Amino acid sequence: MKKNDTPTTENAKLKDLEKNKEYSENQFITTDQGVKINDDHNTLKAGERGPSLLEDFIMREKITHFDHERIPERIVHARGSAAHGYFESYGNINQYTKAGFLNDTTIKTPVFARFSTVAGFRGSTDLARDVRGFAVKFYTQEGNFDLVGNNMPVFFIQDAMKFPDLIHAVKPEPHNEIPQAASAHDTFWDFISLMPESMHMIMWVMSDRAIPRSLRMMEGFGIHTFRLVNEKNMSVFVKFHWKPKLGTHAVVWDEALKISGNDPDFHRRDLWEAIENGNYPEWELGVQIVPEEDEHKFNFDLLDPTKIIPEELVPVTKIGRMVLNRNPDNFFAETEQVAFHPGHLVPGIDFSNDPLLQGRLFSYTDTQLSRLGSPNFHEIPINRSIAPMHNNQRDGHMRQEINVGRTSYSPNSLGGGCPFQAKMAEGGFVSVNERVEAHKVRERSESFADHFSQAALFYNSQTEVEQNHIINALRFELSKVETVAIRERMLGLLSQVDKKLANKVAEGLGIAVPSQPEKPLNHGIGADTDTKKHEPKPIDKSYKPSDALSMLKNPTVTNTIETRQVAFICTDGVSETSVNNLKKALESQGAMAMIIGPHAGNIKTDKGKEIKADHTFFSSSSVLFDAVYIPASPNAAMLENNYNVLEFISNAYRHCKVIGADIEVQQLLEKAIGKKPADKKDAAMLGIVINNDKNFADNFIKELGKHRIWEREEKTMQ
Ligand code: HDD
Repeated sequence: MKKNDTPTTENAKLKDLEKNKEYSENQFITTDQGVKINDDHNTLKAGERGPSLLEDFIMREKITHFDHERIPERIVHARGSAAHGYFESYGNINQYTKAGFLNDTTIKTPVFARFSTVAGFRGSTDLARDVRGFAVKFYTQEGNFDLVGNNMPVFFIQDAMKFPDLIHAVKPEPHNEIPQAASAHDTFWDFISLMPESMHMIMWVMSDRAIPRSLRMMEGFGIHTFRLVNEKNMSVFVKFHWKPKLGTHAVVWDEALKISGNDPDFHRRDLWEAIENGNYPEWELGVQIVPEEDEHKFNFDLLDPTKIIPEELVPVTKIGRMVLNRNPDNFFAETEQVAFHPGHLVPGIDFSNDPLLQGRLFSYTDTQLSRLGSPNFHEIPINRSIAPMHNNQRDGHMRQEINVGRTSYSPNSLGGGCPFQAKMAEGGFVSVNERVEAHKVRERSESFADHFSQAALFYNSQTEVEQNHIINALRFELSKVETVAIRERMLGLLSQVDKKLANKVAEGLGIAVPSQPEKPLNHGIGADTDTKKHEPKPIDKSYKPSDALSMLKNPTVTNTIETRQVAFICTDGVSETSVNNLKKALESQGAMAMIIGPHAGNIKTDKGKEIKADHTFFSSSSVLFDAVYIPASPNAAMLENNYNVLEFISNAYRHCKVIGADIEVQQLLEKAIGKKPADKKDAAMLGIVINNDKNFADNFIKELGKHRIWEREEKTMQ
């Protein structure tokens, strides 16, 4: 055994995975023992019409394997979609960290990223109102590093001890297993209404961040404060951020509900197709760095996972980028069997004492043991490190490696002392030498007691449109709660975040905000703890609104229309020039035209050519697209009575999407949206682009770059 064997490269990792690929060409079907099968359709029987014979080892093997195909789904984050890619560092942060993959610009570190919802089962809709998991496994040359985060920078609870309670409350209720993938029910809000610490997270989950337009258009966050550690073993605190190249975008709630019916795999399909089409999703990795000596400089505790560090206080420095460029070959082998763990660290990164993170360090290995069934889950191809692995761990279910030699213990002399321990200078992992001197207590720090200031910061940082969406989300969720006392308790909590917010939600619920919010009974304290010490603190007015918290004001906002999909409503006889002109213009900017026709198959243009319909009015809906265009056609008048078409267009209007129409079909458009423009500046008509001059394509693209025409929503909500 060599002391310093080098890690395999990215290509070797791919080859490693290739070995496990099955090729269907020119191959005979065989049993698991490699015996060629002559008849895979009929059981061995005593006579053509007789009973089956027990000796049929081929049938028994096939059925037995089938019977055991399922493994337990993840207890949380069961529904997920993933992709392979790479991470490249921008270099130059060795003053903070010795992690090679964050410093060396010549290395392309392979990654596997899995995005997920939390509450729903494996087959649930992608468009649930929910936090999205954002987990990335970096196969670095120093071992695997997993950044297991979410698309929101805070969490519901402050201590891992409360995680089972939170999840029991949000999952379908245990007596009837209703509702699926939804927090809008009594047990969730019962729990939340008694947990003031969740109020900041509740603002995020009720915002449109919880219904992303695409997994490719979400920010990601490591949430906890971690540490970066340099060659001298000196550390700084760090928060990790992922910033999407396409900006952060969402759908609206009514759209989310409709997408769930039209295409519950909307996000999974979008990620898959983007990669198949060569539109590789991309994020930049950013860090907020806080020197150790500044640990107590903030008016919140860095160890409290319900708090952010506002980007205005500590800017996000971009240190690299991740590109996802390959879909998995097999969903089960890769996306299902990948095992993430916040405790998979490499030298140069370390934990903080955040009590939520500390608890996670126990939970993830434990869960893999029951989900994947063996302590050898690290040997499953998707979990294997590219750095060589040597230790004295042995045997167990499904062990793949055939260890040679007599020694599986240390110290040993018979094996020449192998494997050796690595000194820090040789890359051995050494924990930060933090001084800890304390009493053993079961208590929460008083510095964790400010539950409302950052909830208010988030709410106050939103545009009016975004605030309205939060109000409506709370109205929706709480009106599904049957127990009035829970609704009232929630209003009491909301009133401590923002009085107007609470009043508006109360209006929707038809009840008043309680004059005195109910005191939480046992929040965050043990039975014998002094309650006074843990009274929730009043709002800290020193916070300034932060644009980074709003999706519409966020600095990642761009006008790019790359990968956006525009539905072209076509009938036979459609103007070929119109279709081609806008299609060409959209494609030149990386967007796509999708032809929606009255029937599947081909549609005839006015010039007698045929174009293929991607979908039909009947099988599709505008909620699946970013904008709509109606090119001229002599048959368009017939569509004025087609309910599917009218709904297609009116939904696009309602969801504030850009709508383009040739002047010849303006009547169809007006019938669908139930409006005629009062004048050129009519707000209700904003984002409606009529094709009556040669600037049409440019104008349409300009409007599409705004993504949504929110002024229209303000107008229609009045
Ligand atoms: Fe967790 C999975 C993210 C708190 C226990 N978690 C899981 C996944 C993500 C997160 C993205 C899915 C990984 C994948 O795609 O396979 N979890 C978080 C974040 C948290 C968090 C961002 C707070 C900041 N989690 C948390 C706590 C506990 C767990 C406090 C338990 C004490 N999480 C689990 C788990 C899961 C999991 C039960 C289920 C499947 C798995 O681990 O592999 O162990």
